[in-house]
Amino acid sequence: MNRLLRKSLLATALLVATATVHAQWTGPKAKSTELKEIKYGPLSPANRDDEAMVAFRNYGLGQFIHWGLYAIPGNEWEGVSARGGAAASEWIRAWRGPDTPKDWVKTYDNLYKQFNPKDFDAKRWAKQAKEMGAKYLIFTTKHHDGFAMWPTQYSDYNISKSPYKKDIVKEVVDAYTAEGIDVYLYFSVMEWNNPDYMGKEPKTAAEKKKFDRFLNYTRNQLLELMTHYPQMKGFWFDGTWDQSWIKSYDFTYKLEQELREKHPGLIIGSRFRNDEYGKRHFDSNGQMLGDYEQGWERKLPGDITWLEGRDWDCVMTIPPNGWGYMKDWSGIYTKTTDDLLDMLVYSASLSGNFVLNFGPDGQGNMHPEEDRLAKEIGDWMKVNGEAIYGARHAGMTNSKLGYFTKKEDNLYLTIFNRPINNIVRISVPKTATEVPVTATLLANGQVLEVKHADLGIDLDKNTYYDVVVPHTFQTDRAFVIKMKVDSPKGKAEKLMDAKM
Ligand code: JFZ
Repeated sequence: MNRLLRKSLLATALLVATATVHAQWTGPKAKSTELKEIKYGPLSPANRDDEAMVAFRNYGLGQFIHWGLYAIPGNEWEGVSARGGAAASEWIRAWRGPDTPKDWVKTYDNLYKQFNPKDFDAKRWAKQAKEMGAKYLIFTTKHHDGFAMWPTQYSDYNISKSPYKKDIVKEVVDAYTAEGIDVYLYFSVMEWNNPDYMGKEPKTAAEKKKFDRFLNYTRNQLLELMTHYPQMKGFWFDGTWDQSWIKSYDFTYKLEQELREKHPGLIIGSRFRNDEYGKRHFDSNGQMLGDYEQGWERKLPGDITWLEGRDWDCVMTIPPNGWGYMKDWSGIYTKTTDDLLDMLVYSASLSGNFVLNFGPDGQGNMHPEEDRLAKEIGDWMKVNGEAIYGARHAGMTNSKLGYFTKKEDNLYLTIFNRPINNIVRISVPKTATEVPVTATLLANGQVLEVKHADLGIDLDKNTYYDVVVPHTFQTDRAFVIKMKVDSPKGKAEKLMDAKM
């Protein structure tokens, strides 16, 4: 065999191998041709259509809150920044580097003795979230440091041992529920300071015993959370990537069964468990584990085909990374209101929810910039929210002007790039059974004319509808054109059809 041919064959073999081995949970899945026998596959049907899941699908906008002991340092300690030394502000306990303060872990593990957020008012947060337009909240009950924000009976490392004493999870769940915002509980399985936790697979009898204790503890805490806060809608699992957890697939399978039985309608993302081959998010046959795709973390799908009809949400930070409080926002790019609105509408145009993260400080105040962004997003949502809530992918290719969403016979185009001539041209396949017939500006209710434009471009499979934005309409944000769609019955279309 000549060298070149051999090389290309090898490359092809490698490609095939990587395509099947790394069937990833972002982007289109490489489907393996032979189906594996799987005992620990999905426990809930794909595209659940019960009330809870329909509600999830319609949220549009959510809020994430990372709050815990890491809020006290706020990504720095005694004037020394943890930037570069810690993966993120909420990871500050794992600060490693030349600047790490002496006895840092010990210092961190004692921070609970000073956790006493004097300004914390769950009702204020909930009101802000409501004003922003959030329909669900994901709240950190316990992050990787292992500190429980509720008075768990299964560990002493919890809020009742802090000077604050009161049950923060309860205050949050009650306040948000009262505002009509659904609450999901973030829960990290991995724990950094629990002596029973280990990252590697437990092998010896002693290790197995130890890790069994940990698994039992995890189960107890989850059941406890569901019992204490029965209004909760779901769990947002994290820290499930270690071999110890991956190899516990029999336990996690049964646990998921139990959680679902005890809490009908419970929603769990794809980051809870894996199959017996160690495949996380998706089992070895490409079936999603959990009710929605939970991998869209600080990233967004390229287009609708990547999602293959699955439910999903995107969770997003305002700074590049860092979910917990960061005192210092200088010298880093922090997303603007326009950036965030763009991601929100884009998510909706691909039938997903967008969840914006907040990291309150050690006293219970949001970062002042977060307050501003929440207000601006809320102002926008009050006018334009109908293009987001309950809206889905419109079946149209997103135009360079902005993003399409659809709800019943309403088609929305949220314009981020206003055309210089004010002609918003919407391209529709000539075969389309629905076309825009009327249009209004959500910003002021103004009725706009929809004109069919026969461009006369040969062999063009599309036809065009023009909506003219009045020159007098000025705005410094994205704006929405709401259109009614109906079957194409105008004279112009008929004429055009006749020519075909
Ligand atoms: C995890 C946490 O480690 C982090 O502190 C934060 O809570 C975030 C929401 O979740 O970080 C992850 C986990 C998974 C991915 C990325 C960051 N991922 O799968 O891309």
